[in-house]
This record gives sequence, C-alpha cells and structure tokens, in this order.
Amino acid sequence: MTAVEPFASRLDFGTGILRPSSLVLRRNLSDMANVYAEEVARRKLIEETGDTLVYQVYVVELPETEGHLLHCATVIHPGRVGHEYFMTKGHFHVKRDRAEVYLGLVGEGHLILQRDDGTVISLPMGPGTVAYVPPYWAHRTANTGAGPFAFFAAWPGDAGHDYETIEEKGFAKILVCRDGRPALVENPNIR
Ligand code: M6P
Ligand code: ZN
Repeated sequence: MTAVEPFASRLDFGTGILRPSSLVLRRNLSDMANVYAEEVARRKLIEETGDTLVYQVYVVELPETEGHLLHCATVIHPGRVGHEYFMTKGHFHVKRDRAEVYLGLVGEGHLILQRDDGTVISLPMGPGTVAYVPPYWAHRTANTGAGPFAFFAAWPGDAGHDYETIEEKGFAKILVCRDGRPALVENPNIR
C-alpha cells in the first residue's frame, strides 16, 4: 500500500467547502449531456441562461488503492432541468461490493439509489443526516431546496467510479418537482 503521512483538512459546515483540497471538480450544464431525462430542456437552459455550474466537488487526493479511505465534499447548486432537480451524474462503484457513507451539511437534498436489478429508492437529506450507500447500489444526489445543498462523503480507496452504466441506461426513476415537492417517478426514457 502507498504510505501517506497523517494530515487534516477543514470542512466548513455552512458552505461545504473543504480545504485544502488538491482538486476541485466542476460540473456545468454542458458536462451533463444525457444525464437528465429532459435533454432538450438542458440545451435550452444553456442557450437561455448560459452554462451554469451545477455542482462542484472538493476532492482530497489520495491513492485510489485498497486500504485508503477517499473523501470529498460536494456542493450542488439549486436549480432544475425541466422538472428534474439539479443533481450529480451518479455512478456505480467499479468494485460493486464497495459501500459509501454521506453526511449532510447544509441545504435540502435527496440521495437516490439504484440496485442493479432496477430497484430505485430515495432518501431525504439535510444537515446532520448520515446516509449509507450499501454495496451494489448506484448513487446520485439531488438538490431539492432553494439554496446550495452540501454533503461530505467517504468510500474505500479501491472502489472506483463506473459512470458508463448510468450514462447508457439512466436511473429507472427520476426525482422531479411535482406540486412544489420532490417526487420519485418512472424515468420516461427508460429503454
Ligand atoms: C459524492 C461521492 C463522490 C462523487 C461526488 C459527485 O461526493 O460519491 O465520489 O464524485 O459525489 O458525484 P458523481 O461523481 O457521480 O458526479
Ligand atoms: Zn460512490
């Protein structure tokens, strides 16, 4: 295993900013092709309001190998693409039997999980929520509130991110705003 010296970072509970983070990933609307059910709405939003930042991830860079514990903080901005809340791309772990834990920091959101048999569930998250992503479940988070939604995450170093499976098929259910509230509904695009 690659040796790493002990270190500490600082997480701002009010904003979700984690520093120092050697890498800040930014995902704008233009990075989210075919992620939302209403792809036409995504393109229209870019034309009308510009290439808005959807979320950023403050990554503490560590060896992605067995034994290490990767961690980061994610801030999702408020907004919707069509009826669907702003959310992360979502992924399975390459090693499907690797789990993850989330801690809600600020704002309101949902953790959406899909098992490989197509079962989808969503868990509301807010400040102080500790949510468990068990092995074998794909996961993404959505901001269902009016301000930023931020959470901290930790997962095994050798888990890996598999985005392709979700990009190809999407989640079987999507989280939309219906009558002003989050509702988990069938994905109309599911093939
Ligand atoms: C969480 C963790 C990270 C992930 C981030 C953004 O913080 O699960 O591993 O990178 O959310 O999600 P995604 O990579 O699916 O866009
Ligand atoms: Zn993960």
